[in-house]
Amino acid sequence: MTGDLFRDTVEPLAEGAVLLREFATAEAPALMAAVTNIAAASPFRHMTMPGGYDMSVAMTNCGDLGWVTDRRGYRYDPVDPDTGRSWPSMPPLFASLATRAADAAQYADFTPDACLINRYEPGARLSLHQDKDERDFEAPIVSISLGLPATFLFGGLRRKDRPRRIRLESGDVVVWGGPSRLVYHGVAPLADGDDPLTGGRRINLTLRKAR
Ligand code: MD3
Ligand code: FE
Repeated sequence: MTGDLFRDTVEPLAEGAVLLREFATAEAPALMAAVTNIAAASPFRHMTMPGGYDMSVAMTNCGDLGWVTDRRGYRYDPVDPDTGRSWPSMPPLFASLATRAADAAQYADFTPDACLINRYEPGARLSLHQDKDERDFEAPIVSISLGLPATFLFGGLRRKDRPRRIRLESGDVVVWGGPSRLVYHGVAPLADGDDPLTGGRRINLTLRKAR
């Protein structure tokens, strides 16, 4: 007897960062159905970085604000620049899962107002970066992985800190806050694979408090 229901599923990664393995597995089909709905209104697109390169990861958003990049820079925008309309509203399931995951990681009352949805085809990658376009860094970021597994790169507070490699699988949820909120991180090029839920891709949801 351990008396600890989450003995095998709550995995501290670093100070302030917690991996909740399979936390969203039961909801994965509902999450994916919601992503398909969102993408019908605000389609996935390869955004352009300020330096002129198109990202290999395709993105869309839901919630009051969406993260966008173009030649002018990065920003949170209430309007989808591709449709000229508001982003689709955040499904209650996204917000409730994020609040529950944050709670499990000891961050009370997390209320996301933005959800960036990343879609990785095989070969797509995200180079090492910090997330610092949000207005305050007090709130954590909750990430939900669906579909093909990925190698997540988890660095330190300096770009030169050598990143650890962490395998993230469908249903895994990670909460990043406190001292881990501004660590450099990225995703290694996605390997090929079959995944019926996502059609051979990886989807990552990041729930954020952008303002
Ligand atoms: C650690 N997404 O959207 S999720 C991103 O898998 C992003 O698509 C990756 O990095 C993905 O910005 C990683 C895990 C994650 C998200 C945000 C973080 C880790 C983080 C913010 C601070 C520290
Ligand atoms: Fe990031």
